[in-house]
Amino acid sequence: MEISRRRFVTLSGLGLVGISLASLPQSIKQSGDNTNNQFIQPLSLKNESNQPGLAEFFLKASSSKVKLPGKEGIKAELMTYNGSFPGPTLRVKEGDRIRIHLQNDLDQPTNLHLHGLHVSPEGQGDNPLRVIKPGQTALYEFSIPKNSAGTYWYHPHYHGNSNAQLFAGLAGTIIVEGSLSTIPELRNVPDYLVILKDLEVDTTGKIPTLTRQDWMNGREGSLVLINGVTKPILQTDAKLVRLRLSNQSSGRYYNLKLAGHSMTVVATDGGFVNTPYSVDSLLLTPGERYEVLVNFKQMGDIALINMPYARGRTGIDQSMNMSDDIGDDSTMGGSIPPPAHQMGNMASPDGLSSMNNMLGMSNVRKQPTGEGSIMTLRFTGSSRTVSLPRRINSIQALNPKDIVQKRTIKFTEVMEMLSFSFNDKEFDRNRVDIRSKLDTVELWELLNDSDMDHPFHVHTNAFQVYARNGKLEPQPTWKDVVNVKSKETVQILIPFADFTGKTVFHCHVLEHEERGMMGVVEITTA
Ligand SMILES: [Cu+2]
Repeated sequence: MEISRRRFVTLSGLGLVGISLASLPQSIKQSGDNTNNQFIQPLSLKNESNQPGLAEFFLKASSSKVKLPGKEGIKAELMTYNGSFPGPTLRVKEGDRIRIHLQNDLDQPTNLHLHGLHVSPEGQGDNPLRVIKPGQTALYEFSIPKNSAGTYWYHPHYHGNSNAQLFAGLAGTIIVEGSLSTIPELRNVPDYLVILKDLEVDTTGKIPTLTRQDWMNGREGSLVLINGVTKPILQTDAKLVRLRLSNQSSGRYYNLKLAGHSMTVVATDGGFVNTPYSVDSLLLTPGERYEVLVNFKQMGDIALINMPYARGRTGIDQSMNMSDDIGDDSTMGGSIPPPAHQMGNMASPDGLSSMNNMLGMSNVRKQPTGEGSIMTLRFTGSSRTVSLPRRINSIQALNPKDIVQKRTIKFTEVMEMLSFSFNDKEFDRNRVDIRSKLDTVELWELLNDSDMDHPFHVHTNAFQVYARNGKLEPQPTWKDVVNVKSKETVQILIPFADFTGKTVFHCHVLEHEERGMMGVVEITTA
């Protein structure tokens, strides 16, 4: 299937039935080739249900050729939902019953993860262990929880291919509208979805094989795209705008700053914060979302800048011993060993040296890519005074006194083995790592003993960050991803509510997840 940018910009207009035009950015109403790097948003997927309270969507995962603006003449060979990159946006309401029909037209298994949504991890819910084989169509059915208005996303979670499928383009956004969406100060503020997703394609449009360095660091594509466009220009005449920032990259961190302007955070992963707060920069690790307000000081352009951030990348942020860490021959660049628990004899010293030969690679990256200005905000209106909201939500802080269980999860890695793990155990879907009781609160101490940052993600139940290196967080917010820096300790409080069953927690650098940095938590009734 081949859908060019021209085709899906046109489709965008058609898919937006039911969304008020006032909430649309100017650019999405226009169509045509995006040669001038115009900011566009992915199409909103049509709700095929006419039953009140029920939303029904059809998603088809397939290999697709997509024309990327700024890559003249090259059609990227991606994997997409409904032929669209980024994937179409699902717009739903709190309390809605949702049905998603996922058709797998790929030549490999896949499944669907509803990142951040508090829904059952079993059956037809957000079941990370489900397998949808090539040619199969699967039904996902769940309800959108109350008080969950915010920005979420969906992507494959099939262990074995999750990193490759996400990197190749399989991801889309879920926007939940709810009672808090009508806060007077926010109601008339135009909001724009800003999906940060990088890519790497060669001159023929193919995604190159992962290098050993990609597996170590988490893959970063040198093409930094926002909603599928390089350095887009978002033009607006609104003095106050809301950006829904969503990092849908499989390995890239974004350390964002707006030239000459601060940003006001109004929502985190799990919805609105109690008290909006101003920041000069914002780190978005893979999987994280922040909604921010930008109050333009005057007419003109503001650059959104991706600043350097050292997260311990081998070869880039820390020096490496080429022969030990990466290998300097290029006989079989790109191939990687199976996870250590499947390796058997290969884990012996002899096996290791032959593995290192096998792993040699020629193109080692020594400089970061994708830094500098990645987008322009262009304010064409006139200055008016705009009031920012003060208190907008009433999240109750979880009380450490209610903790029934305290656990330590140590982040561990053996870099030369490309082995990433929690408490020295690589992922095994048949092992339960943590057994938790429904209707209890636990404190998890995340202790990063490794040399890299890792973004820690928990499925099913959002958490509150309690303390970082012993320093208490200023206000309770709902998060489902938290970055844990190298040698840092982060304490999180997790309530196990509403759902029993097996679910997972993992590093959201998906190469690390694939190499073992994932665990199983089973929630049972008391
Ligand atoms: Cu990691």
